Amino acid sequence: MSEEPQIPVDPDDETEIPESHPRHESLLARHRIEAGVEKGITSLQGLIAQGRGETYDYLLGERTIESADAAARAAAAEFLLADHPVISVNGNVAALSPDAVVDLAQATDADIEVNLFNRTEERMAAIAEHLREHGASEVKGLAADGRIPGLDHARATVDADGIHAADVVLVPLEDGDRAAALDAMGKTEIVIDLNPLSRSAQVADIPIVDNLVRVLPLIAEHARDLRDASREELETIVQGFDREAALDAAERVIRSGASE
Ligand code: PTJ
Repeated sequence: MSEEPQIPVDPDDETEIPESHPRHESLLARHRIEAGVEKGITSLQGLIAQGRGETYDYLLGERTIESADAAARAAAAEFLLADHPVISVNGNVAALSPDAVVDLAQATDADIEVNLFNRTEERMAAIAEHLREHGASEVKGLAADGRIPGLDHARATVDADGIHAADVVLVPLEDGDRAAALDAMGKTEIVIDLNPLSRSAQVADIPIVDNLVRVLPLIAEHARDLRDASREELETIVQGFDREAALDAAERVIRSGASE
């Protein structure tokens, strides 16, 4: 018999996925992505990205591994040290975790900017509106008066006073090109990607190998925990984070199922 879950009849009713289902969280995420496509927020390619992510998440045991927690803490420290941190949001992130994006922005005083690979004015507006419905006071990305050099697709289009001017950028779920281009601009880049071998994770200053659904709230939690820390303490946390070791640890877990 197939284990394939029943697709909920009403896309706005998440309760149709029984909480007792062993893969409840994963089914909820699929449902949100599906609803995101229906609302014009998520691109069709976003469905493929979700499937790729699920595969790695399954191999990681659908949990936050220790090295990802350390990366999330280092990311929180970077946010608190930054003059101008920005959280970049695409169609998958907006569909999966709009509340967590808004909460993290509040916890770290960061800007939120929509930045899309498959950019259309309709999707930009729909995502900005969706984030506002979830409590965002300001959403950047619509001015589109800046460019990331060295990129020849829509993701190069940014706000001059947003990603272009940022010193720290969080990119949850990415394709590798922009990650490298932001790196070349000298920005500190925090990447959330379930695949430790992806180019985005490989070029990030802080790669967080975890599901964005789990780790966005965790970064906010660390940020609140570190709110009163001195610059020196924050810098010590950042310097103590070893990106190579974190990527290796994630790869080991994926290859062997080891606990780390
Ligand atoms: O909304 P747009 O137009 O900007 O579209 C963006 C897409 C989804 C098309 C773009 O980001 C894309 O093509 O992504 P890729 O190249 O498929 O890469 C997605 C990466 O994100 C893969 O390495 C996945 O493992 C990872 N991933 C997918 N879901 C999650 C994730 N990482 C963390 N959390 C997730 N929930």
